Amino acid sequence: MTRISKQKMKDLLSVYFIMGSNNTDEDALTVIEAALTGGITLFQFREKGEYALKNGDKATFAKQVQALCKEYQIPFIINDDVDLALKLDADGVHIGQDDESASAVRAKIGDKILGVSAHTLEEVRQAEKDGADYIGVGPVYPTKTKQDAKAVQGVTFIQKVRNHGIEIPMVGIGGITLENCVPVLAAGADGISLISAISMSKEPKQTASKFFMKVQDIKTARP
Ligand code: 3NM
Repeated sequence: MTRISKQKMKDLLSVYFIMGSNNTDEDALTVIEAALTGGITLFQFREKGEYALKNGDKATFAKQVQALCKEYQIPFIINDDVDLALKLDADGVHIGQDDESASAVRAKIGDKILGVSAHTLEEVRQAEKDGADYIGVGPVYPTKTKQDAKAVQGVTFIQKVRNHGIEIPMVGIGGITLENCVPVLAAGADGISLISAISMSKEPKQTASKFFMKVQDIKTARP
């Protein structure tokens, strides 16, 4: 395996759907399959917070989700749990600033995809140095999904990263909906990352499809 190219990573970030079993009132696998059918471009397994599955139950559920992602040929990223990602041979890992250092995770996962949440230019530069394939930046808008989210920053930090000439693949996250996603891309993100806009949608397939079309339209119109 070799490291993913910047361009391929930017393509995958277009509609980056994140979900765990507690992000829906419906059957989680049904929702994830609907999102995959609708056109999400990358998936992150994030089993966190109240009512999250643990240990063996978490691993069993992760395997089921991974099988679905394989069926639809969408890379399967695991949030935080590097051991589980290695055990399941996931396609990648996403970590925050409170987790193990990005360089330590890179050493463990070889060429798998590595995503890092970053909130300052220093964190972005460090993540790049440590071998991150992409960064996640947020919360762009108010979110109810992550209890310990930092202060809302709008799209200004995304713009700041690009204004400093940093070209690392980047995705915005937090409170993103069909109505407010355009400024995130206009600010320089390569895609949008979201949970509830799809996981809580009454029509997750149609919603995923609308996100895909909207993001594609904007990205293909770029100079
Ligand atoms: N990380 P929703 S905000 C998982 O700011 C996550 O780093 C965030 O969920 C960050 O799309 C967030 O439902 C929650 O707002 C995103």
